[in-house]
Amino acid sequence: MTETPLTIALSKGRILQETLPLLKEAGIELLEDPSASRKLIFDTTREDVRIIVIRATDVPPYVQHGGADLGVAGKDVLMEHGAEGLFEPLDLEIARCKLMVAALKDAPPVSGRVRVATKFVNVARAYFARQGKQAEIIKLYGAMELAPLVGLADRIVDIVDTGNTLRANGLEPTEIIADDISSRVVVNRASMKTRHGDIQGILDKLEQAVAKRR
Ligand code: PRT
Ligand code: MG
Repeated sequence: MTETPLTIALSKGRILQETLPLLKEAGIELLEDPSASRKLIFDTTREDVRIIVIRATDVPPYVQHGGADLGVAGKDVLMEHGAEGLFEPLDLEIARCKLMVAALKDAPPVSGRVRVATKFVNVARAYFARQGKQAEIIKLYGAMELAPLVGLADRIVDIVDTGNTLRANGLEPTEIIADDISSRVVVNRASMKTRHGDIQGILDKLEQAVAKRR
């Protein structure tokens, strides 16, 4: 009986671009270019390993519920998801960024309830609660920067890398929620037991590839 291949979940965009070279160093190469394909499942040079390409926010639930054995997700996405039922054994040190609160440049402090637009509703709710500030969280799926410009929100919670996107929209960071965001390997708890050898082998090689880049 052939076992189901070990399934690794990645997301299109920067995580795919930055993870593929690390996987290659770990001896796992895709047989076709996923960015030039509409397929969702890809075979690799290792017969027992396949890659699925899904939305970044879908990586934690896929791995948690066993749709994938391993995955790569931004720490921001893991914080928002809660990462229950997931092991997080390795920091790939890629796609680094910060999770920040931002506002219109020179915006006055908000008295009373602050309206916060974000796709990170759980992170934002917890952050403002820790600050002892009343917040109304408005869930958006993208273009958070627009919200303060049209009066939808007083603040946004978003990923910042260079700060160019904020600046281009007349915004500035006001608070740092997390300054150590990078992409992490997550592993399904059951898989970690049942396929420990295979998974640990991949983790060890990935760790070596990461260390070589420091
Ligand atoms: O795009 P999609 O909605 O499908 O999913 P996604 O945006 O979650 O995926 P993707 O590929 O854009 O990001 C994947 C992961 O990369 C995120 O979860 C972060 O952990 C990490 N990462 C690193 C970033 C950035 N840098 C980044 N700059 N994610 C997003 N951005 C965006 C940010 O949202 C903002 O719009 O880039 C803009 C800010 O960049 P600067 O350089 O202008 O500050
Ligand atoms: Mg994006």
